[in-house]
Amino acid sequence: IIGGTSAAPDEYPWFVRFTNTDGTTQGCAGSLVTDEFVLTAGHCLRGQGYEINPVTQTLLEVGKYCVDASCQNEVVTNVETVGVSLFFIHPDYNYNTFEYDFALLKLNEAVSISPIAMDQGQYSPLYDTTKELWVAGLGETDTGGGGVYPDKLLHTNVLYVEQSDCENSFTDVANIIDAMLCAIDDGKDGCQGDSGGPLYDKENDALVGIVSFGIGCASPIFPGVYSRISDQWDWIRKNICDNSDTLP
Ligand code: 4AZ
Repeated sequence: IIGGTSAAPDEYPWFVRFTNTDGTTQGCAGSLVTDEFVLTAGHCLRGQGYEINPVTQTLLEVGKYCVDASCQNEVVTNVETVGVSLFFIHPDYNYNTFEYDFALLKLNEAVSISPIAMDQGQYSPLYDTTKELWVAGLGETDTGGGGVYPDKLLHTNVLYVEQSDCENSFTDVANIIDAMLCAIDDGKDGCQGDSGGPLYDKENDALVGIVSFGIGCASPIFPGVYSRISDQWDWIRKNICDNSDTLP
């Protein structure tokens, strides 16, 4: 996160960090959306020249806040570390264009942490260019790409960008489709390592986006691009409903 501040220790209990099985970071994040599903970006699992099988390679730390000894005394929520039993990458996900950058991970056991609600479209009509959304993560804090990472969860508030304005910003660079959402503010953005993590509507306590891509970080020209959850609500709902053990 560029231009961020520390989140409160109990503010994002549903924030998920991806680790390798040895506990080192996998450089991605997600959000707990039911007691046994995590929503993340497709590109956390597959991209140009890489493919991760989360069933064998990934452990999820649900409720992760502190990644360094310096903040251990601040931790007020539990972290539950769980493996993945199944995963679903959006069938239209394209790693060259970042279109449909969605994936769902099924946990190998249900957790007792409360999930975050998703925007099923009910909040989207309220988006305007004064709408503050929060991007949270453990990714880089330096636009120079110097590999500087925080010791605890950071977040920053960014403003919703009208779709046509975002399309114009990315002319000749990227195709901004309806399944994407853009947000920007001076000196504030997600960055490398924040991928898959939340774009959060605090006012409505709902998840509205997934950190997807950008051109650099905190560029004054290019907004941060997020997967728009409401646009693919049917895909998300169907995959969760068809594969849940715990939902009715
Ligand atoms: C990344 O590399 C990344 N400015 C994520 C988000 C943004 C840039 C890069 C948004 O994971």
